[in-house]
Amino acid sequence: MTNVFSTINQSIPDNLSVGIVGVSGLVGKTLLSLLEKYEFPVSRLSLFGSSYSENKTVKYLGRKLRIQNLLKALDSSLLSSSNAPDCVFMCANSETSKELTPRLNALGTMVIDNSSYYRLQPDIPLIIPEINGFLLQNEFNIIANPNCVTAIYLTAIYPIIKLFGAKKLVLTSLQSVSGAGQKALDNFLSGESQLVNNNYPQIDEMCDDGYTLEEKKIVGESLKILKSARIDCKLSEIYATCVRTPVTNCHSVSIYLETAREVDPIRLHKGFEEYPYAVCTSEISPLLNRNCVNDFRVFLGRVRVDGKRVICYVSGDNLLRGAALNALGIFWNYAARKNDTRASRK
Ligand code: 2RA
Repeated sequence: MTNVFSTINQSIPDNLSVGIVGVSGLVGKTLLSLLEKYEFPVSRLSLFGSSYSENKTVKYLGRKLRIQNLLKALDSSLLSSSNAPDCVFMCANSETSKELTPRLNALGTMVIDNSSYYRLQPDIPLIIPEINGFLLQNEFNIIANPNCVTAIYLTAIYPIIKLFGAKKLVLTSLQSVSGAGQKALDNFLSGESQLVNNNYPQIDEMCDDGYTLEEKKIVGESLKILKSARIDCKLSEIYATCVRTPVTNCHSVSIYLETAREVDPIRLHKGFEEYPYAVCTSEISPLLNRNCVNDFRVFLGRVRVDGKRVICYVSGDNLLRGAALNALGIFWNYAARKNDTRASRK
């Protein structure tokens, strides 16, 4: 099968069974459409949801697939080790993931978790395939997918950090409404949301120290991912401010970066030429939300370099690059490893 992740050179087996939990949500739907569009070689696809979507049907490659209630299927042993998928994409909230991921693991299913529940747990890899996908050479029961802002902005500025290190990062995110889920999006489109004509400078719960949970997630995840990457980084300070903006798709991030080493603009631009995941542009148009939708790449522009300082602006599709595509990149690494293991057994 053609590899949609052009720089992962390994092929993957075509006999893996796969499940999506939360297939009625925006990330679940995006994942399903990617599996379908690129005809991912899955031997069986199982769709799971809550009681709300139970028994609804979804079209996939010309067939109608029925959504099962995962909790019921587990409680009634309808789902057992004999028919549980090899790998499940968990596109549900933290509570659901906390409850159901260990139960799926117990059936032998590997879970790629899109919630925040496992991301900062020390033994669980938190992966952006383009940065630390090499960690997946080992076997894991759970692999965490980062927050959409983390995935988008780190993918974009990774060539800069790899070349020149990072000491301090100050981020302001401008996050679209689809990041808050289907209900929030419907509410916004119906004109009833307080987001109409407003930026809203709080995403997720406010904590006692004045930071929001979203901001803490981005800080903790960025440090974990960069620490696990094989680079000379030295990042010690990172501050985030997260703002919900009245647009439907794509997140943007305004970035102030202090590097460890002097930035050479020519090497910086060359670094991006050799990096297919981000486009470094001097134009405004590629940075606009509507122009990033459905693009696998992230876009970085308004780049200002001054000694050991870089100021820039990043945009990317939050459902795709920030969630579903990252999860599929993880799946590809996992599946390629299975292929290797089989080949070495022969
Ligand atoms: C948001 N980070 O945009 C979230 C999506 N998981 O609210």
